[in-house]
Amino acid sequence: MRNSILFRTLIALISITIIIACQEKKKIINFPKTDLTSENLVPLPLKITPTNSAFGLDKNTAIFTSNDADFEKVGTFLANKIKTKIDLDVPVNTLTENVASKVIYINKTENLELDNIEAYQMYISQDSVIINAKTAAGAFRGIQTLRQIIPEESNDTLTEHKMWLIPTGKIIDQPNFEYRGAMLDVARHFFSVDDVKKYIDILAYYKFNALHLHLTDDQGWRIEIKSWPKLTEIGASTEVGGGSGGFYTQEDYKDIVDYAAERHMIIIPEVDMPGHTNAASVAYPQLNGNGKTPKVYTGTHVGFSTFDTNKDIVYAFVDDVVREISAITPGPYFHLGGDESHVTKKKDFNYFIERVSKIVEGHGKIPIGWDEIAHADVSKSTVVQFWSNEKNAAIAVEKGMKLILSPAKRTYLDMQYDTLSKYGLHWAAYIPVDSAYVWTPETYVEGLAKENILGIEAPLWSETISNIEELEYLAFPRVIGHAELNWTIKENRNWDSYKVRLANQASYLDRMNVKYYPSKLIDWKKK
Ligand code: TNX
Repeated sequence: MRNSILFRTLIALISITIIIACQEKKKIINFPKTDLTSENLVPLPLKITPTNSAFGLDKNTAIFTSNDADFEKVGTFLANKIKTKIDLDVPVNTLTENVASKVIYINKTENLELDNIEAYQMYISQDSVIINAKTAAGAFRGIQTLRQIIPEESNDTLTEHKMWLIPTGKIIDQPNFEYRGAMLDVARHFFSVDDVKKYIDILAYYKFNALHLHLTDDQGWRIEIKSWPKLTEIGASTEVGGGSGGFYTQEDYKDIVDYAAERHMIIIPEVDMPGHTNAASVAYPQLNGNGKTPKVYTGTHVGFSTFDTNKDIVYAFVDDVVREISAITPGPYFHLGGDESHVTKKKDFNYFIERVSKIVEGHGKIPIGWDEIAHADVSKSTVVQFWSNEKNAAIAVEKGMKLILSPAKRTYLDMQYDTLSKYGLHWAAYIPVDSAYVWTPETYVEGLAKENILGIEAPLWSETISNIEELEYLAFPRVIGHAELNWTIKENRNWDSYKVRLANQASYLDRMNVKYYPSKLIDWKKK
């Protein structure tokens, strides 16, 4: 018995030696010099140490992950993206007949140099890529980095088969801010589930982790609420300019939520109240508080509508809406709006925000509101989204609340690039590509410490855009700059380096069929 175990161990050892020897033989390839630092990485990782050789991704490569369902999903996600990028099949956690000679490991481990929950470390050598992370979210951010350094073109001279050369080295990385968001206004114009998914997929590539959907406004109500069916029967039938609008059924919304979750992103639903509520009041006039008979609105003015903050029916309505949406939203936040309520009396406004924020908390969510809500007496855990009034931001911080930074002058994706821009507004500023990137969120609001900031969110209001091409024209490339402000520490950010790395995004954006604005400030690397 003992002898047979010894014998088998010996055979196993000999086979391993033979396999290693064969691999050694295969490995005598003179890889050209590569440099990990000069690659196309956006956002730039925390620390890169190049070792100037190459990992040859090829048909003998396999992905292995820790035995954990979420890590396995990350492995499969990577394999799918490799397939679409270079048409190479890489098996995940299954050994093929010809034992893999090169391996991409995606490991769950507590043993990391960094302690952020989204941190990862990546070691790229000639025969393996090792991605270590504590969480699947960290591993997911790591594979985005890997995707960015897989070249589109193979090298066909080193071996008889195709090989894609990935530069070797070590990367350690973690995010600068925990909340890395974009917002899409689907109320002024409606965008389909597929449009939203396309946006999510690209945002995930740049390590965003939150998409805020502005679901309701004067011009349309875009989410099915089963207990108040007229919201969508009547309130969803319009949009700016008189188009036919649209809405997400709860199944559609769940589909978006799931698609985001596969990319380790959360959806933040916003129901804007007590202003921006004309569409809801057209559907249910008993909610209205502006003293006029509500009529369908397809213009672009703001600030004329309000709920009646003194009626119990309004709070019963809000409770139903928050309950139904919260039940299908796994993320921790619910955005209650609160902006530009110009026809709500100040005291009524504060009372409304206080009562609604309690309703939100009662349904297990953390309230977020635009910066006007800083004046209300809400709990400290409420998050304030700074967009225009620095005094409001300061008040929020004094009260111990955290901020999401969306200064209109820098982050509003609906601002025009310049006077020639086809779409967009310019009430806050013209925002060329450099201006969206060259600013310091960490010190943007006087007296603000980094600990007070959850992160940056780039909102895209849709008064002037009605389809995905127009959305892409305004969002890209500026939102990629916001991705770097969110992920990369201040000390590592630099316009001259960024603009070269951004220029290198052209092939990804083209492959994704993104109609980005080809700003002349960037020397786009077109093929
Ligand atoms: C201000 S920002 C608004 C939106 C408009 C946007 C247009 C904010 C909280 N409110 O209602 O769509 O400007 O840029």
